[in-house]
Amino acid sequence: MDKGQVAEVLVNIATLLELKGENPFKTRAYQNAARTIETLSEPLDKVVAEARLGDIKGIGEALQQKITELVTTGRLQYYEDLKAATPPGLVAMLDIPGLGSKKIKALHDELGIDTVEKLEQACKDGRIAGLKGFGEKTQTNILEGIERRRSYASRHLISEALPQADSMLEALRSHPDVVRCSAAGSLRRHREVIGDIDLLASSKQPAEVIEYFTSQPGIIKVLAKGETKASVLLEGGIQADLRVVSDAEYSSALLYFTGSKEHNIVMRQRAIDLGLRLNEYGLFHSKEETRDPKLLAKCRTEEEIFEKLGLHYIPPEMREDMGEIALAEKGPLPRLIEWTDLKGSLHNHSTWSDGHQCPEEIAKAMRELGLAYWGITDHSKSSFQANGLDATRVRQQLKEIAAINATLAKEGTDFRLLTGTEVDILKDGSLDFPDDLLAELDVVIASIHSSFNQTEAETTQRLIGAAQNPYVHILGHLTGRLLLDREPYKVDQRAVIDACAETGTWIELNAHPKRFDLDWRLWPYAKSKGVKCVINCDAHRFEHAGFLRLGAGIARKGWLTREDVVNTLPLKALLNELGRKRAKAR
Ligand code: DGT
Ligand code: CA
Ligand code: CA
Ligand code: ZN
Repeated sequence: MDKGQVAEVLVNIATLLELKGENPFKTRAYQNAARTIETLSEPLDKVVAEARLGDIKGIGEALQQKITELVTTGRLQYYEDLKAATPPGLVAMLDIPGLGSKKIKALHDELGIDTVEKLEQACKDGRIAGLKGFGEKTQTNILEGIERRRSYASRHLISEALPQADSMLEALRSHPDVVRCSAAGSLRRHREVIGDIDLLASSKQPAEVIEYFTSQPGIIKVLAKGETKASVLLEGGIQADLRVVSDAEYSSALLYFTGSKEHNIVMRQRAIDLGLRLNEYGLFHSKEETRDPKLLAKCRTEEEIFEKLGLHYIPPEMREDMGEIALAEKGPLPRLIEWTDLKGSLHNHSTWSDGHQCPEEIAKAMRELGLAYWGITDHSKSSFQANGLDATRVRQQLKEIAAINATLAKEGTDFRLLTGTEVDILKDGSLDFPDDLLAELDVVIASIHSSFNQTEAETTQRLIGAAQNPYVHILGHLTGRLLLDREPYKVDQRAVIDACAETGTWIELNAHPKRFDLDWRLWPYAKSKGVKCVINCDAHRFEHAGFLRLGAGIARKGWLTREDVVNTLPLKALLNELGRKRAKAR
């Protein structure tokens, strides 16, 4: 077992112990041990083999035994027993927001509730409100939480759907009977969350393509299968639909099935206004609904359809009926940002807080990816659960990064690490670090990580206050939402954007696929106010560098161009921009 797997078992043990009602010190010991193991700088099996676990702070004798058993045998009897003794329904309840181990234990002890279904019924019967420590409001919240869970369950993050769609498209492309194929639907529009994967192919032998598609690996179940379309359920629970059309129909089918539905309605009406008909089978010279090939306005590509409708090409990401059609009527659309325009990420973590690699390893990896810079912005001290840094450790980290950069310079490479912090915006709106410390750092991101339950006015004021600090460059993940997991906290986003415009503060587009925060729907407003965007990975591991690509897709949905995004700048120009707000304050 590797570090990550061992840490996961330890965290699970802590949770199970909490459900059992064990004392908090014992559960805390497991959580801390998990963190320690995960961020260990040497291989765990080596430490175990050399019997040096005891040298590690916070790993007592009982934990040493358990970790050794896990590493050497791959399982742990204590964990297996604990799992067997806990009703699985209790563990499932942990997923409901506002329900911690303590409350779940109380529900179990008092009402015998051991499944989510029983809990839902008890809420509906009004039996929860009367329990000590619960009340009407909690009961409503639990019920809403259960309902939200259910609606989340049928939706998926784009990061989960994309790789599956890519491998199916690759398979289709390799089939000799497939002429053209593409993703369509919300996936092609790069929505942050999608219902199902839509695929489109053109072929003279649709039945054979369908047969081939439904026999692909990774399919758990064929839900429907006809001559020209099929629906399958993929491992991981996402549904995929494939439609096969003739190549003559391909362009209009692609346009139609890419949507969105609202965009399609406006396009269809536009065709009617021009004396034409647009449907999934083609663009027709007709005043009535038709599929008659003789009336077809032959368009091989989507571009040609747009052109015949008097429109410039609209990229799929923009097809959301947000005014894009009116814009495409006036002239060519702005050239949207491409992910390859990005030169680095300014918000990232290292082992100094809750990241998984140290700055030196990160520098090496990001330089190899061909990036120009990478900000190390670990958490500040109030984020103790993320091992946040105090001022002393920040200054130690500054020295370490200066040394790494000196070595990079000596080696003759232009890549640089940027120093920084993701400083907590505290409950009262003050920042976790004083200005003089912030002034020493290349990049300062201010984020909210606590007190999510304040009023909209309070949270908005907290963020505006942070924007007004002359040393804060960027507001991080503005609403704190976790897609399909946690609702955003209440905040007047436009008021915060206005404050950023006034103070010259940038706003992050956090490219973590669970965040994509600020939401794409608000970027046109931010842009209209002159607020710049920074597409940040919020990386905690090497692999998260790939979020740049996803983030750029979301920025495209927000109509952003390269000029709107600060981290498309080369290093020197970026450093210049980073100095701007501070110079203004002086
Ligand atoms: P999803 O799957 O919920 O994330 O969203 P979409 O947009 O992928 O929707 P889906 O899978 O139901 O349908 C795929 C595309 O088909 C959609 O983007 C637009 C088109 N479409 C579906 N239903 C209608 C409709 O009733 N009218 C029009 N005009 N187009 C539709
Ligand atoms: Ca879809
Ligand atoms: Ca669909
Ligand atoms: Zn962060």
